[in-house]
Amino acid sequence: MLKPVSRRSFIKASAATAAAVSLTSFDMQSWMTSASAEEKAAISTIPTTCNGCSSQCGMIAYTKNGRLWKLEGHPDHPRSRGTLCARGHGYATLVYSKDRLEQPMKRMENGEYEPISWEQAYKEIGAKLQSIIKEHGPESVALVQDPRPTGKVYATRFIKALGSPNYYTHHVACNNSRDTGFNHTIGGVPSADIANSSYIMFIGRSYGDGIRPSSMSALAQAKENGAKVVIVDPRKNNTAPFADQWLPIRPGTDLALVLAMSHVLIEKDLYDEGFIEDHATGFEEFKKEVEQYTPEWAEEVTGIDAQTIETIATDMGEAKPKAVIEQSWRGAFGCNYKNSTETGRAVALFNAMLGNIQQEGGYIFGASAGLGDLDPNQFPAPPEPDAVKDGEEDFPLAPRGRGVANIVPLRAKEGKMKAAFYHHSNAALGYGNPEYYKEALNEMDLIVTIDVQMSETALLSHYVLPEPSYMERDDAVDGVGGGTATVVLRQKAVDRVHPNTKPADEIFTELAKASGVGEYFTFTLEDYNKAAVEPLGITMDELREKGSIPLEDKKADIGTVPEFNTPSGKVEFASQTFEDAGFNAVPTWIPPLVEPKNGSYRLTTGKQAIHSHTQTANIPMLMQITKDYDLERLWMNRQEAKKKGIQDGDLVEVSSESASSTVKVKLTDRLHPETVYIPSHYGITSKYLTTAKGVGFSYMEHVPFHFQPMSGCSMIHEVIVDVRKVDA
Ligand SMILES: Nc1nc2c(c(=O)[nH]1)N[C@H]1C(S)=C(S)[C@@H](COP(=O)(O)OP(=O)(O)OC[C@H]3O[C@@H](n4cnc5c(=O)[nH]c(N)nc54)[C@H](O)[C@@H]3O)O[C@H]1N2
Ligand SMILES: Nc1nc2c(c(=O)[nH]1)N[C@H]1C(S)=C(S)[C@@H](COP(=O)(O)OP(=O)(O)OC[C@H]3O[C@@H](n4cnc5c(=O)[nH]c(N)nc54)[C@H](O)[C@@H]3O)O[C@H]1N2
Ligand code: SF4
Ligand SMILES: [Mo]
Repeated sequence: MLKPVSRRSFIKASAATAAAVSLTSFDMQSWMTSASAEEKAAISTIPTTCNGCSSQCGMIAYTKNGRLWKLEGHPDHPRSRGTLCARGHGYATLVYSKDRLEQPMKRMENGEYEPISWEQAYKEIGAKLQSIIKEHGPESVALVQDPRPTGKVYATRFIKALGSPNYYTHHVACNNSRDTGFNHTIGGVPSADIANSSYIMFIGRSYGDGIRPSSMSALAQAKENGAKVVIVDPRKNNTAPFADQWLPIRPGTDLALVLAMSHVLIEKDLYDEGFIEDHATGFEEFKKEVEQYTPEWAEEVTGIDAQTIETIATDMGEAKPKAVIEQSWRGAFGCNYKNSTETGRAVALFNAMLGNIQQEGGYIFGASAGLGDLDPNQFPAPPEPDAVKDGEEDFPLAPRGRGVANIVPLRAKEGKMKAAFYHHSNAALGYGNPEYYKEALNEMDLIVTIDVQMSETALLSHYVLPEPSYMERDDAVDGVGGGTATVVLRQKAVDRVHPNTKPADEIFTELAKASGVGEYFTFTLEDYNKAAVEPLGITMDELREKGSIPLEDKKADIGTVPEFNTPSGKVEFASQTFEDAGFNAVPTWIPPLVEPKNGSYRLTTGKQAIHSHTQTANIPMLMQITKDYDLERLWMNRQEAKKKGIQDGDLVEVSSESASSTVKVKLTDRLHPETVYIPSHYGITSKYLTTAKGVGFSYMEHVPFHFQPMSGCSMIHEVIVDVRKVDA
């Protein structure tokens, strides 16, 4: 067993190990010095994938002397198309971070973390888990993650093997609300064919901030073709340079805008009647409902004038089917508002009225890769658990596979959830109110976090198990759906800097064995990968060589309207499923949950191009950009600030019912006066994340722990704050 060391020496040791191998942390000087020394070394090229965000772009890693040298976007990967974003370059330096986890850690009685051996970790976790299951049943155990390639395979199998249905994903704070709306309406979430569209509306989706390289190139292509681009956002976001028009909408009211635009399409007979006749149900009910939602009514609600609403709807109707409201991700109808799911439904239906589904320039359901799976005769699969996933009865409309992850802390407080695994997830800072998470997770008997650094969630855990970074390991083969489905592989580019870290496939396999369910884990990652590529007629050798392989025989069928994955097989303008769950069959105006009063503001948030969620804040190279440009500031409308005697750069206190934070302010004309806006990546509190800690504030501290009625999502923008200047 390893000798226990204090945290201080743990950090020191980690720095020393990293220094022995290469850099202690990323600093430009030493990077350049070692770079020039290595100039003449041979270069190796490894095609792999980025893990800087959920896009997981393909990339080519170049190494020299076993060290990362340079990165490029993979030309054949549908999300990179030859380009990586700034995060893609910066996040790779995680390999050399001095704040990485290096060995399994256990929380001791005094609350401090001390290193333990893997054997001890597996043994203790396995024993504890078995006793919890024996006493409280397998339903008292949950597993939460961002489903990335290896995790999707191993973690889902692991929780099932334990007999628990309680598998959850991070989408509870991302786009579950949108997907709930889309799934029950058009049977899934297609992607807008931006490059070929002639009229594009973005509602709370900013390609220039929430970056995916191929989306940016598609937009550039559309502009080159002469497309009209409208952005609807309370904030003039960084897609604005591409836009012809910015509609500064009152936050939380996009539903009214889309309902009124639908009203105009119907009133002016500009919808695709043939499509509705052949492929939709419930249109008459919907038509009746939207009669009341006139542009004049919507002007009152949204602050966008009626004439503009009418003109845009008319122009889109005339441009159909090459007109589209982009499907968005998280902004307006992601997990932000009480009405987000309903907005999602309205957006899906507006596109259906344009008849753009599976049409060039419209909404395209992509082809899927169709990966193979392990042969259950050779490698027995765990049976489906008997119980229903916790939360499914409360939120029957929510996406089944993903579940409602915030059920875990809720049930923990009720004394029903006893153990949880967090893999590749910083739920405690990102999914819901951090104070609530802390109290709830402290009630549980066993929390295990698998991460690469000591996140806020790791700090609420009994055991913290370290993975090597994505540059240092192989992952499971993955399929990326789209116009042309693509099979992709993340593979090791450099040797492990910290030899005592273990990849998730090994961790879950060993945890399963220690928990008495090892019979479902008799395969290796390579066995899985071989099975995954087998039906594609591709070998692992080929995939290792190429990294990303487009499957030319798996292309989206453009021009043919599919059968929709809904109960009727059609687009459901009226949904029995919604009615059965206690909601209106057709989309109906729902106001946001809270409204700012004069002098108070709605707190909104969004992505910044150089950071991902909470995971990149500790990357010195990326955080330096934040510091150089003061990117952590709170945005405030200039006129509003004037009323309060606040000047640009002043320190302000932002207070809500839940918390109070202090931050510098950025005054701007690019923001609706009723909102203040904070970039979403800051407010790290873990003292182990030495670069990130203390910069900016965590908006989640202000978000009450609550559930959106339709999808169970976090309703992140349903927060009112006061802002006042902090006296010098
Ligand atoms: N740089 C970067 N890129 C990323 C990520 C990242 O972390 N960093 N993460 C990826 C992931 S997982 C996601 S989900 C996507 C998210 O990408 P987006 O969907 O673009 O999400 P956000 O940046 O959260 O919000 C987009 C815009 O919505 C606006 N908005 C806020 N409230 C409203 C409203 O009521 N109505 C309207 N119309 N607009 C509103 C905000 O001002 C913001 O400009 O980004 C992906 N790409
Ligand atoms: N505060 C805040 N909350 C947010 C958001 C935000 O931007 N800020 N964004 C929202 C959105 S759109 C989404 S999709 C979710 C995202 O929520 P999460 O998926 O939880 O994303 P992160 O907050 O970045 O946390 C990811 C965690 O995974 C760890 N990690 C990184 N690489 C690896 C790896 O290779 N293996 C393992 N085991 N762990 C790894 C990181 O160190 C980090 O602790 O959060 C939502 N909530
Ligand atoms: S969008 Fe950027 S961070 Fe995300 S996977 Fe692609 S290159 Fe990496
Ligand atoms: Mo997300």
